[in-house]
Amino acid sequence: MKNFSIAKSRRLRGTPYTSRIEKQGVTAYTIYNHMLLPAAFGSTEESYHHLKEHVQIWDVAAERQVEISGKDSAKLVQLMTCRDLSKSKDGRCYYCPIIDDNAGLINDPVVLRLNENKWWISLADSDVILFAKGLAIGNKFDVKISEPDVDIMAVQGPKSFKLMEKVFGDKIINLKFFGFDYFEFGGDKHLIARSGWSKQGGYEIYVEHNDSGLKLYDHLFEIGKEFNVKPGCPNLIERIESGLLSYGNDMDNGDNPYECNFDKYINIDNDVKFLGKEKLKKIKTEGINRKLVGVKLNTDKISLTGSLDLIDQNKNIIGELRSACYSPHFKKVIGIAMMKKPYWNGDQDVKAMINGEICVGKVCDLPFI
Ligand code: THG
Repeated sequence: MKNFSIAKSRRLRGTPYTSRIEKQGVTAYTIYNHMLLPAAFGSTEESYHHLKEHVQIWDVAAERQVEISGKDSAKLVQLMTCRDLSKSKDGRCYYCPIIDDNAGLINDPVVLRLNENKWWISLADSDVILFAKGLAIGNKFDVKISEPDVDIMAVQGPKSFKLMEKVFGDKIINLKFFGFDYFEFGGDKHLIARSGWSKQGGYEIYVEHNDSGLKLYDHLFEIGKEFNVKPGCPNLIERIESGLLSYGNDMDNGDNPYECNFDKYINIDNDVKFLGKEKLKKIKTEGINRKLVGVKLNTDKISLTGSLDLIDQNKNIIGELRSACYSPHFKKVIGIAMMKKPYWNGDQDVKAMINGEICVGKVCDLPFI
């Protein structure tokens, strides 16, 4: 496959860290929320092994925030998600499917409750700000909606805890998963959450002061030498093995949250008001016809740029492979697929045409590890 470079422009925004990562050897970008998101620093497999053993700093500024503040902010945030936020607390993050009136997924962000009247919605790749503004106008809500200058830097990997302790003190070790608090560096306070798009442990620093963010970025590399710190980015292999879903790849507006195994983030049994609730009740009663599951395929190479049909013995299409990679852990190709009913059960045989050959495999549960 031939590779092409990206033509940068004002429309494809860089981040405050772009100049740094380009010096450090970024080799591929993807576009996410109209912004550059690093996609590789050399070999994805080498980066995967490094992430599982050491610590990496990621420029994930493309995970943009939609800030919703004002008297009706809690109402608007709740209107957009099927997760019950009525008992949510300040200083906590919530993984929240955002759906439309037809229960189609619009995004799967992390929602941060800064306080009852101020929320950040930390987005996957879709223009939620326009949706939020439309809803606010239509409902005459008293809210302010903006995209603040917040540029997330993630610190991920098993040695992230030691590195962050060295910079911010032992208080940061006590931060619980999906909790956040404010920590000082170079005279500026940063919101830091224990979260991130890997299952290797770590933090996300929501940088609101760009200059101070760059100083912090450089400092982490300077004092992180003893932990073998390296630049990195969300890693395709690690995130598939861990079952972290990617909006636009694994699911999109044509899928509902039940099909994506989001059951634990759906509350239809109390009087919380959100868009698509009636449709969700109907889907729950009728049951779903497709479901996201894992697939293991007996081959050692795949380069997926779209989706790939999964077929049965009789060449009937029984599912759609949506993301895939070679897994060094399983020593075969693994992927995430939307399988039709009744083919989603573990041990179901599947076939696919990969690299010009028919290869066989099996359905399995998510996460893989
Ligand atoms: N961090 C922040 N913003 C983000 C992402 C992130 N925006 C885009 C994208 N990632 C949103 N998608 C996800 C998907 C999964 C998780 C977080 C964001 C995640 N899930 C955990 C899991 O599945 O095990 C925990 C979810 C829970 O149970 O609460 O972390 O990474 N800021």
